[in-house]
Amino acid sequence: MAARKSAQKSNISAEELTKYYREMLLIRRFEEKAGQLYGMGLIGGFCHLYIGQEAVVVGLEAAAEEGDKRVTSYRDHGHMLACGMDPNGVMAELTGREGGYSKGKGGSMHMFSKEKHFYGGHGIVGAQVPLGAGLAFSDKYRGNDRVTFTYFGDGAANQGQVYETYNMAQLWDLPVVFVIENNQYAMGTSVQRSTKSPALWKRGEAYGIAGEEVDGMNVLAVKEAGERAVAHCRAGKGPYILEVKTYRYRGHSMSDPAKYRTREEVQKMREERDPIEQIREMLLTGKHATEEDLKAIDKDIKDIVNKSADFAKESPEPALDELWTDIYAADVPQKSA
Ligand SMILES: Cc1ncc(C[n+]2csc(CCOP(=O)(O)OP(=O)(O)O)c2C)c(N)n1
Ligand SMILES: [Mg+2]
Repeated sequence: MAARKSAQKSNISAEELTKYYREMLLIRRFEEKAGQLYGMGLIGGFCHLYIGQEAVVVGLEAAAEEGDKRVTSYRDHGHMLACGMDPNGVMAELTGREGGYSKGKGGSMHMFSKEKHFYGGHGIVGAQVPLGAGLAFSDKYRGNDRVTFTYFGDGAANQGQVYETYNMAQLWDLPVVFVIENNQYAMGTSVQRSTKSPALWKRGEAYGIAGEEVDGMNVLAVKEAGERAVAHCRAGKGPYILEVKTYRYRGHSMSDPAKYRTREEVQKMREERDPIEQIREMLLTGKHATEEDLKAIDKDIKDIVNKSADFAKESPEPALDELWTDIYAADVPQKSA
């Protein structure tokens, strides 16, 4: 399947546009706040921000249904917020506090929510890809029609385990959407420098896996492509690959000065392609919202984010005896005799 045109002109309701605006803005403001807290020394270890890539998760979550699963890498705060996890719990985990999703023991890269079917948060590049196929296998085995979104980056796309997974997923018709978030860089290596065949989604053709390239700065285009992918999986036709072309505005992690690209490149992307600005424009020019309406949303989002930072700061550090909990599963399924 070839790359599709953007969905800019589709008939989208004011409610829907407003929803995407809110959801993307929440991620943007949350990440900005996380960046500030990191600068203040309140977040330790690594912290990989998602700023610039918001349309990817918001568009795909719009194509998801209750019970669908998601698994991703360390650049995971956006995925958690987009699937409905509580900003308080995410921020408290970033700051290593008891009120965090992993009781302050996991940090930025290791958070989970059974309730929201969010399976992490993984620090090893590409490791989540076979896990995603495993989650999809469990749904296939149970005979339901759930789908698993398995997100990974352009850098991860050069890993061997991705192709082993493609083979098994297609062999067993697993309901998994492989989402390649191509933000054009790995840690500091551009796709041009690292990759011989830059159409990453086409690599699925070797296994007979359908796929397409998507404009990842356009939330409507992402949602449409997501719906095609999900319909394919739910119909029992096996996996689907979406290569979502996006861009990260910040460094790879908070400690990256990003010397491998120019300031002008980042600036141009921000000015011409920003996913939130695109929706803001549509809301205003389509007279779906006034500047005042948008200001009220901005204020609301700012409040939610500020509250999450306060919650995180007020939450205590985990007690020492927590060191000995959550190591082994309490309930291990037994093989029947
Ligand atoms: C197996 C492994 N090798 C190397 C690293 C170090 N590392 C962390 S992120 C990263 C780059 C991955 O880039 P990409 O897949 O494009 O994801 P992005 O950071 O752009 O979201 C590397 C090399 C790691 N965490 N795991
Ligand atoms: Mg990348």
